[in-house]
Amino acid sequence: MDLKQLIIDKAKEVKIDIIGFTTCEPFYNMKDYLVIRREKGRETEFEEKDLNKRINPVLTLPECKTIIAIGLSYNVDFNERADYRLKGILSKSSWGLDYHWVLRDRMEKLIEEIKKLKDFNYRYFVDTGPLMDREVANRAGIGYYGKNCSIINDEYGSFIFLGYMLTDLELDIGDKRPASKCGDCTLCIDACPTKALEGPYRVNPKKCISYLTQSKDSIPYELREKMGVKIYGCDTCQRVCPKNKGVKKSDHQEFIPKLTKGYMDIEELFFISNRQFKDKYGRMAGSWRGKNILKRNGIIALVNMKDRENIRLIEPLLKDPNPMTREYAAWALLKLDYDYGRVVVGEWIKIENDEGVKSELEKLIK
Ligand code: B12
Ligand code: SF4
Ligand code: SF4
Repeated sequence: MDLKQLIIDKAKEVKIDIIGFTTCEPFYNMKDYLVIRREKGRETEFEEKDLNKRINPVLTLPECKTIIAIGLSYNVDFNERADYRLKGILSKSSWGLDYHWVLRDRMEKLIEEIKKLKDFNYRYFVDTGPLMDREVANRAGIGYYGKNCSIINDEYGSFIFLGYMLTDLELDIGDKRPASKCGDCTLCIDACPTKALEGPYRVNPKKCISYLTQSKDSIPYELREKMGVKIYGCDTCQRVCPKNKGVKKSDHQEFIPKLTKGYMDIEELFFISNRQFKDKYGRMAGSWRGKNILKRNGIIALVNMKDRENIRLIEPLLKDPNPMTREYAAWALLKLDYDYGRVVVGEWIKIENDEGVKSELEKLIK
């Protein structure tokens, strides 16, 4: 049997759902798009800065011949509801155990199996590598691009995580970029709460709720209101997608949200210490930006619930040691009850000693 088929068989044994192969040819097709994106300020801080490395695999592994791409479904069958009152929604990508660990574990297992067949050189990545994971996956035949930008696999849909391995293996690879099967559908574009999908296959990351929930930058006021009660990530453009209906479910137990049930208790986020947070939630993908970012998103969620009662939880945050929290708490008070908030925030300004926070608060009550 040829090596490629043996690798495909071994991938199944180590519980990799989807596997594909592509050459180490540079992704020249993306160069202009990446440059324009940078010029328009649409690049995020989560991406490789060197655009040549983004498109050229041999700059990362000079002896690279073949890229092995993988996909793992995280679309677990889970419908339990959390029982606390003030729930912030986690996207499915932050359910269960951090996917970076799960995919790396699967790839390490596959590497061990390949090594038994043939010694080889490799480097492997999940999410944080230099290339564009979706481009690699598409060219390797893992799935097609949906208009929501996600890679969609025929069998598993789009709730799949991607990873890849640069190798010096020489395998027989056919060119099989799958073409989009979206047809006339525009459900994702229509459903996107912030209109971040500015057209088919075009997401403006700076408007995407997933980005806003992770970014340390100040979130534009008009976008805060569109975030709803999402506390980390956003699944809207995938949940509405007909290609995710009737697909094969994930059987990776690691992605079952046993601890969170897919939500975070906002009240808990407000009093839990950094150490307690790390101990309890450190293995969840959505914890990577730390507690204060989720706490900020929790404040926004409490405003979007439009319940004045939530002032009880927000007002004490004006005294929070974190300046960002104080800023958002002031904004939230004013949103939930402008007249009351104006008095409380007006008093606080007199003793606020952070100049940045002070000027933000002054702007808010002007
Ligand atoms: C930065 C980043 C983000 C940013 C920016 C997203 C973006 N689309 O660029 C933010 C924070 C917004 C984000 C959000 C999400 N992300 Co993200 N993200 C990344 C990261 C680290 C880099 C992405 C990147 O390079 N973008 C570069 C630009 C060029 O991509 P783009 O503008 O989308 O353009 C692509 C397509 O539109 C396409 N394209 C462009 N023009 C055209 C034209 C035509 C005709 C066609 C067909 C295609 C096409 O080619 C581009 C290259 O992929 C990757 C991991 C990695 N290292 O690759 C994960 C990754 C893309 N994210 C992932 C996930 C799961 C998500 C979320 C679903 C998480 C969530 N639930 O909140 C959302 C989905 C949002 C969305 N609609 O895309 C997965 C995607 C899995 C999949 N099945 O596709 C990845 C691959 C991580 C992983 N390893 O699993 N993400
Ligand atoms: S993840 Fe949410 S905000 Fe981002 S493009 Fe999809 S629907 Fe829009
Ligand atoms: S919702 Fe429709 S247009 Fe969007 S990705 Fe799914 S099939 Fe394509």
